[in-house]
Amino acid sequence: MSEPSTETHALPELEDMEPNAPRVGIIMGSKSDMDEMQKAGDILHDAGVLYEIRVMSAHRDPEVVAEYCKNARMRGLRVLIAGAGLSAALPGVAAAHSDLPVIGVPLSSSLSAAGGLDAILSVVQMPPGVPVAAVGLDNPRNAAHLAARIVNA
Ligand code: RP5
Repeated sequence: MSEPSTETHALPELEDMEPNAPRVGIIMGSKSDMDEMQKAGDILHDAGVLYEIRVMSAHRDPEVVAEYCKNARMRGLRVLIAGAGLSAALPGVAAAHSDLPVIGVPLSSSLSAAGGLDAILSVVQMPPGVPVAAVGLDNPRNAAHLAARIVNA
């Protein structure tokens, strides 16, 4: 009887993947989130993790979000970071359309009814089976550190 193999194999699709394909997708609900969310990109850049960064709103561009998240794995992405404020649906919608790990970043907004608590609850209170890992309010840096750890795990 042969010994069980202890060799590990890269997933077939990874072997064919463009070496310069981004591994982390950073998405956010509004252009107004960009300055804050770019901080995640800067951390990933410093960590040598390739990323892409896009604006797409779960409420204003639902089809774009669905398409992006459904294609994310096939395009080589391994983690999604999603930032949004107010009724912050984007991280949850991303997790609904992709089986990649999704890290949600609740963002504060001048329109918040509760100093950002609305976004925190929107990101955290996901139904069982649709997981979103949440970092603290306005803390995209931790999302990037976590994403880098997942990519390098
Ligand atoms: C959310 O509403 C966005 O993520 C942003 O944080 C907030 C305000 O969006 P804008 O009105 O600035 O586009 O959907």
